[in-house]
Amino acid sequence: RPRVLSGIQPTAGSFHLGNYLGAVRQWVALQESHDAFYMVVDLHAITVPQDPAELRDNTRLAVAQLLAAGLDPDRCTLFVQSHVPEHAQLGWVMNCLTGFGEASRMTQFKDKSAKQGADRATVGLFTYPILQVADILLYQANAVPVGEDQRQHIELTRDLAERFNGRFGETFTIPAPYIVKETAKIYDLQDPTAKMSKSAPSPKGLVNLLDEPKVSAKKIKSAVTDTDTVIRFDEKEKPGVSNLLTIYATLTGTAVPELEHRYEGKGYGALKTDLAEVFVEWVTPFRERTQEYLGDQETLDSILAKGAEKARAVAAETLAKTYERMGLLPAK
Ligand code: AQP
Repeated sequence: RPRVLSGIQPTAGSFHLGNYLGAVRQWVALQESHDAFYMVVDLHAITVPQDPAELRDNTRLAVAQLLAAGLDPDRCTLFVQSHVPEHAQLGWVMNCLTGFGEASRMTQFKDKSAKQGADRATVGLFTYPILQVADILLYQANAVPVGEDQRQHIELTRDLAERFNGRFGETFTIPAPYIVKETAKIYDLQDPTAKMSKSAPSPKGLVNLLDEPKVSAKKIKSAVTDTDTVIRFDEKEKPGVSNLLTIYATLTGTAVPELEHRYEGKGYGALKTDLAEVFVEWVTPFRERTQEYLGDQETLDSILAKGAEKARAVAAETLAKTYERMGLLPAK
C-alpha cells in the first residue's frame, strides 16, 4: 500500500473548519487505502511561545479530536511528533542541506513572522518547514494530504529529497502533495479572500469545531456574501457564497450544482440558515465524541504509546540509513 504522512498542530485547542475540511477529512478517507501515519506536531507548536500545561492539554485534545473525526488507531498510526526523536535528528540533517536563501523564500514564514514582528519570530519558526521535510521523508511517504497553504513546503521536501538522493544515492521516496481541489482552501467567513486561520485578526470568520454550536451557527449566519442575490458557485465574483457552498457540499456529500439548483430563487438568508443547521448537526456528535475520548486518558495514552512504537520502527530505519550514507560513524 502506498504510504501517506501528515500532521496537525495542537496549538489552538480546537481544530477549525479549515483544518477539518482541508486536511483531517482526507486523512480519515486515506486510512482505508493507504499505509497512513498521522501525528500531532508538538515540536512545530513550540516555534511560537506555549504555556506548558496548555500545550500538554492541547496535545491530548488534538488526539481526541482526530479520533472523534474518524481516525482509527487500528487502521492508521497515530502518534505525537516529540515521541519519535528521529524527527529532530533528521531535521538537523535537513537543515544542513538547505540553503539560507531557499529557506528565506518560504511564504508562510514571511506571513507568520510579519504578524509577530521580525524580532519576536524565532529561528525555530524560520526552520520549521525544514523540520516538516524531515517529518515526511522519515516515513518514505508517497503522498502528503494537506491544504493549499502547505504546497510550497511539499515542494521544498521534494527538492531536498532529490538533492540528498543525488549526492548520496537513492535514500528517500519523493513525496507528492495530496491536495483536494474543492477543499484545498476554506476561507474566512468575514473575509472570503483570506484563508480561514486561527491567527486571523478577528475570530468572527473562524469556525472552531469545539465552540458552542450556537456561536458557530451565528457566525455562519453572519457570513459576508455580496450585493447580488443569486446563489451560484463563482470563486472570483462571489467568493463568500462559493465558500459557503463548498462547506455545505462537503459536509452533506451533495454536489455543488445540485445545491445551486436547490437554492434557485432563494435568498442568501435561506442558504446560511440551512448551512448553520447542517453544521450544528454534524458538529454536535463530533464534540461529544471528543469529550468521550478526552475523558479516557488511559486509552488515549496507550494509543499514543503504540503509535509511537510503530512510527519509531520506520523512522529509526530511515535515520540510520541517512547517517550511514552521509558518512556519520556508526556508534558501536
Ligand atoms: N483554511 C484552510 N483551508 C484548508 N486547509 C487548511 N489547513 C489549515 N487551514 C486551512 C490545513 O490544516 C492542516 C493542519 O494545519 P496546521 O496544524 O499547520 O494548522 P495551521 O496551518 O497552523 O492552521 P492555521 O489556522 O492556518 O494557523 P496559522 O494561522 O498559524 O497558520 C494543514 O494541512 C493545513 O494545510
